[in-house]
Amino acid sequence: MSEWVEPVTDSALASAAVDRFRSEFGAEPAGVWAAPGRVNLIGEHVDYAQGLSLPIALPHSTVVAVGRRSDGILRCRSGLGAWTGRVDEITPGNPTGWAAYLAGVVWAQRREGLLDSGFGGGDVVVESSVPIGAGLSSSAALECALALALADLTGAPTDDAGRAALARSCVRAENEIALAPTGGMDQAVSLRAEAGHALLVDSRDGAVAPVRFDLAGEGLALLVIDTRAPHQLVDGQYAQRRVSVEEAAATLGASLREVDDVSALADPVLRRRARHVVSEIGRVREVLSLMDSGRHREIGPLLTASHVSLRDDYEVSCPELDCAVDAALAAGAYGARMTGGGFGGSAIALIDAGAAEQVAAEVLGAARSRGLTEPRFLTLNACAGPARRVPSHAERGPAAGFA
Ligand code: GAF
Repeated sequence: MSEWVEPVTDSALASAAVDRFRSEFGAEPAGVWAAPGRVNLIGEHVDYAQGLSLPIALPHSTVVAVGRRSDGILRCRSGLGAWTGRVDEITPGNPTGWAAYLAGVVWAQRREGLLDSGFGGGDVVVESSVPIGAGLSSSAALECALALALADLTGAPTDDAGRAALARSCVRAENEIALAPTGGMDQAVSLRAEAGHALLVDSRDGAVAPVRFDLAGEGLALLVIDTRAPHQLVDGQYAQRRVSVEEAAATLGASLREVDDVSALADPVLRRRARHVVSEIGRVREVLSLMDSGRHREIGPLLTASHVSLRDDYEVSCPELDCAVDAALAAGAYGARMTGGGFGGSAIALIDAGAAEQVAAEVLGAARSRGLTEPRFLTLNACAGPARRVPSHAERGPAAGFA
């Protein structure tokens, strides 16, 4: 039997967060905010190279229940533990682990002037249905939920320009406090997605554009395969890829976004890394053009080509991801690829709606027969929406959720 990770409604996650907030802190939170995880349809490892990517918000999200303080203390609680510290003492590397993504947002918003430098601190409780360490942006969801909460509580703008500024602060939190040298795709989609659409993210200027993708209407679904192979972006491999891309651009004298021929790169490894970035940006353009003409099934081979490029040229795949992709294709998927940072984490497969159980069973069987960790699965039938405030029971009327 395949194991499935089901999304949890905002109101159910909020109820759990509010209950925990009351028992941890003996008070009511000022509110609850939710932000989605993501899968990236295509455009992988190009966001730090001024490239194009096409992520989709998941129905799986992270909520934060947040209360105000006035003594300069930040208290964070989640299923992963507890952290308490002074806002003034948040620095690169302090705290570490999951709390760095929350504390980092406070630090970055103060630096960016989004939060007053006299910000009095806060209490935060986290609940989440985004699998952790699965390459589905659990850390960006955490950052973005708190970023929106702080903006709402302090009256900072939360229109699209405001959300773009919040996304930038979340990237700083991740780069400078959590010390993960990631690009900005995950925060962009978590804060700026539109329901029913993938989000075209242009990392050259930070512009985004929704791209209609009615999976169910097309008779399609995305099967997300969490290989459960551990995935870490704070280890050296991700950073090394980023350095390679910067080196290639410096050698060619142009951003890889502007280049279509990488043959001038003498070093074969650097050439392969650059070839991935350049070819991947080209594949995003092809996918956009197919989607624009309603030929959604035909994007399958481009997804698979992306995987091959990530596996062979960029070398960020692993046996579990390759096995998942091969098995999904053998089971009839239109296309499949690793999604996110790689080195473990998740793959996606574009399949017919209704085929999820059968494809998942074959992927599971392939992992078992190769002695690999058993994957678990999520299905995506519709592209979800962006970070939002979760209305309380009183605000939504008697039939509804939390508090
Ligand atoms: C991770 C990073 F956080 C993103 O910025 C992006 O680089 C991705 O890996 C690879 O496309 O999710």
